[in-house]
Amino acid sequence: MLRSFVVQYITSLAGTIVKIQNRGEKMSEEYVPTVVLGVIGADVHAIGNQILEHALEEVNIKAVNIGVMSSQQEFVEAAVETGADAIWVSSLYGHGEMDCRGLRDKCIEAGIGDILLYVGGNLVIGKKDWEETKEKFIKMGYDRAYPPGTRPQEAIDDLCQDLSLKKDKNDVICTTD
Ligand code: B12
Repeated sequence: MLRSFVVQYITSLAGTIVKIQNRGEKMSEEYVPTVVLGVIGADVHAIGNQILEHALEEVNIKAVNIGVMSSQQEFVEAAVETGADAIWVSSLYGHGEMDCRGLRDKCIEAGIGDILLYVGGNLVIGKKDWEETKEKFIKMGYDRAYPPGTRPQEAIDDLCQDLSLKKDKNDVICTTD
């Protein structure tokens, strides 16, 4: 059942085309953003992470997937090595608050303090008020936080918007057909 759900999910993504164009001096060149993604802490939930990777690649965003059970240091190192525009952290097993706290500081220490940080999944144990949970992660330094069941396209649209607003990337335009 899970398999058919995943297949259905990926198929539904295939219909969406996002064009990312670099307008400005290099009119003909495409700007390809890079996203480092992975599942933080001792968390082994792999399926959502795979779906996010495919969703990013589907719209021509470079996905650097560091997989499950990734430490904060591994996220930061991958982002530095690849010159990433964003880090997408997943946490499904309920220990998100503990595992995710301090990542912004580690980014600052590594010289990538202005990188976009998104987090999503089952970020806390059980069902808590989402707005409170979201606020908690925003206060920890994440730019955006997503509840379970978020469609990847929603975060992709946010990423395109955030990148286009960034001072040094103000010529990145994303359009969704
Ligand atoms: C399959 C599964 C497992 C498998 C994982 C197999 C594997 N290697 O992947 C196994 C059996 C190993 C497992 C173990 C455990 N699990 Co489990 N598991 C699940 C289950 C049934 C499905 C998870 C899944 O694949 N979902 C489908 C994918 C597509 O959805 P997703 O992961 O949510 O990801 C999507 C979105 O959330 C979002 N998203 C996720 N991350 C991010 C990040 C960003 C930036 C963005 C934008 C979006 C985004 O996009 C993804 C794609 O659409 C869920 C219940 C459920 N219905 O979700 C429980 C669940 C996640 N597990 C749970 C628990 C508690 C555990 C265990 C702790 C149980 C235990 N006591 O041992 C262990 C933890 C082990 C560990 N160290 O990680 C709880 C978590 C509870 C909580 N957080 O409050 C859940 C919710 C079950 C429940 N209702 O209690 N689990």
